Amino acid sequence: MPLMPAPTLITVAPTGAESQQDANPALPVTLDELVVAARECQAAGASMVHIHIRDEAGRPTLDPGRLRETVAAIREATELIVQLSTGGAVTDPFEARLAVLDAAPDACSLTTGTVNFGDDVFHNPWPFVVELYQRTQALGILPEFELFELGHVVALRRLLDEYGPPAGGHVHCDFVLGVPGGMPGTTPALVAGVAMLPDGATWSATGIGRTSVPVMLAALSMGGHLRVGMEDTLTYAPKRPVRDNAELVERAARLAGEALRPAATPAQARAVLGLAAGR
Ligand code: KMH
Ligand code: ZN
Repeated sequence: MPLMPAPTLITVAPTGAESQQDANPALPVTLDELVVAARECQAAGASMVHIHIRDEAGRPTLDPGRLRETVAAIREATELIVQLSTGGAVTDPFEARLAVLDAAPDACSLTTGTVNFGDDVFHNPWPFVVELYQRTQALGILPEFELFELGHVVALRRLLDEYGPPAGGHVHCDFVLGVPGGMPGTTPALVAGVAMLPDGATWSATGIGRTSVPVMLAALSMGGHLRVGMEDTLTYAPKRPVRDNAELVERAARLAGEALRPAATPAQARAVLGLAAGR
């Protein structure tokens, strides 16, 4: 019997916390814009959405009411797996980042260590990582481990050794390559990170800025999943701004298809991640 090719889980990260609409007007910052982007990205092949939200002035916020409203609106409009960022912006306090889980998403990002972040520092000290992880376990929320550094993979293994498996039992990671201060967006860096993962873990990868396409091709060739979106890159090609998030998902789905690993449906992605069908 021919082997069925494993589908590719495509996560879209439409907004992030670092860019503003003056850099690219297609960046979704209002709830309506986010919902439209999520719908278009699902149609283009995304199965999970990694969400940062903004306030009325377009600034990053972790306002609990807005987070709850956002989760409800995305669930109403799409079948996407809803993943909230607990990374927020580099200025967000730890308590507010922990409280993100109260909005009851399907999944959340969880960075396993501190990393230089351009001119800033993205702080994730060990006691905070442990507290966040234990809250995901208690609340039944799937953590997606964000790995910006090889040391973050070591910390992930320590977390699992000392505190046991995540809610649902499945370990899913996302390599974020090409952040100034983190691992470079290169194939050797990705190969080194993947080699250190615990057995049975699934993973996606994203390359920041101009490393987006090389990292995508490397991930596909290694059997990994993909994350794309305007959080990570605002240009489709040198000097060519991204049209919108769906354009980035369309390219990811096209390349995944060429790699004979077509984009997963949300239901297939839930099966990959060990999440219960629909909510
Ligand atoms: N905005 C960065 C400081 C995450 O979403 O968990 C952190 C970040 C990672 O984007
Ligand atoms: Zn993020």
